[in-house]
Amino acid sequence: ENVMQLVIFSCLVVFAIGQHHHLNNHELQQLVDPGFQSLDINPKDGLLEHDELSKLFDMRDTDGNGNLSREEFGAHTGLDFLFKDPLFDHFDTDHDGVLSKDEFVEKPFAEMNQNGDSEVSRHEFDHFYTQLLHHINQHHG
Ligand SMILES: [Ca+2]
Ligand SMILES: [Ca+2]
Ligand SMILES: [Ca+2]
Repeated sequence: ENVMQLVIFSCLVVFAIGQHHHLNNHELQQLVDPGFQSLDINPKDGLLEHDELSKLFDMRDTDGNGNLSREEFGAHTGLDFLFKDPLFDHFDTDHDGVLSKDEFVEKPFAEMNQNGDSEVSRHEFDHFYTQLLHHINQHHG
């Protein structure tokens, strides 16, 4: 049923962007929710561990060279596929066209993990991604 939700909401987003309607915070929240669910897998405890983000990176790095190319990043995006180019550009802080582990895991994790403990809470994750997608949405088109 999550997949169905995803499809429905993705259509909504395409429509919204097509209409030059800026997504409101509730709509952004609907995008962020499945994102968290897909990351919080081992352990599935309502918290995002550093290891979970790190494993996501390794999974996306299909040629195992330690960097994510735009293609590798784009091939595995889920709900964020609508924003894959702006997200990629956002994370590629040194603009070398690939995402290092530092850019995709270390920096975002540290940025999300506002209280500095060993995991990212749902609230911290939501706050980070809602802000980020809001920012991207404002600058889209
Ligand atoms: Ca977890
Ligand atoms: Ca790679
Ligand atoms: Ca880079």
